[in-house]
Amino acid sequence: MSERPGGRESERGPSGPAEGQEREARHERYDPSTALLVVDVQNDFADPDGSLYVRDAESVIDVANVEIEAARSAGAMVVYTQDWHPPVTPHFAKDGGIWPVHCVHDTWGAELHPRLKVVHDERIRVGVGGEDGYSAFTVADPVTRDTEPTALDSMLRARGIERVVVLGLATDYCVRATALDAVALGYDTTLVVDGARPVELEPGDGQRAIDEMGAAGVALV
Ligand code: VGL
Ligand code: ZN
Repeated sequence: MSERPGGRESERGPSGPAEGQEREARHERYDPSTALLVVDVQNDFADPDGSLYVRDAESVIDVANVEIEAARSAGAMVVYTQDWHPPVTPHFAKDGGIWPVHCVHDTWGAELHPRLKVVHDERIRVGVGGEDGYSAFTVADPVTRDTEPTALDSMLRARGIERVVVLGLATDYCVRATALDAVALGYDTTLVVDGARPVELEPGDGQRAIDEMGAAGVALV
């Protein structure tokens, strides 16, 4: 444990040293060459009335808001991603895919959840042209499976970003794919485990995704 000047002890407040240490660790995650990627905290995933509601998404919003504040106060970049589909896409079960209709562009379900703190407005919308895939860094042609980069990587490089911190929805789809791509692209990548929740089409998918990210070199905090 680090030595701390006595005067700061009192600033830890009534919740005690553990809370103070957490706050310090959180603050150390962020600097101007770090980006916090807030993945798909949209009404269809995060609101109980959403069409693809992810259980316990409320706590993801709480964790996201604390991380957003820490990132912002350290001068880190904050990027909000949005799953952003046309009304007809092979991503949806009705059109041959596996998902209920969700996050159709410019609908309530595609909006960022109103309780999410939106600071500055860097947004990446994924799936705009009916492409498939889950990563915020790439989209896949639904027929050929060819992948193409989104604007995210060049947006981060333009800002000199070397580290990314990932949280959001859902652990086993967009969070997983985004974190794995970030590592592959050479970013020092951290997952805020408690800031993500899984869809779990199969029980255990969430933990498997976390293990896979860890094995790929994602730091789990
Ligand atoms: C997602 C399922 C379908 C996600 C997006 O954001 O994780 N999951 N589309
Ligand atoms: Zn989707």
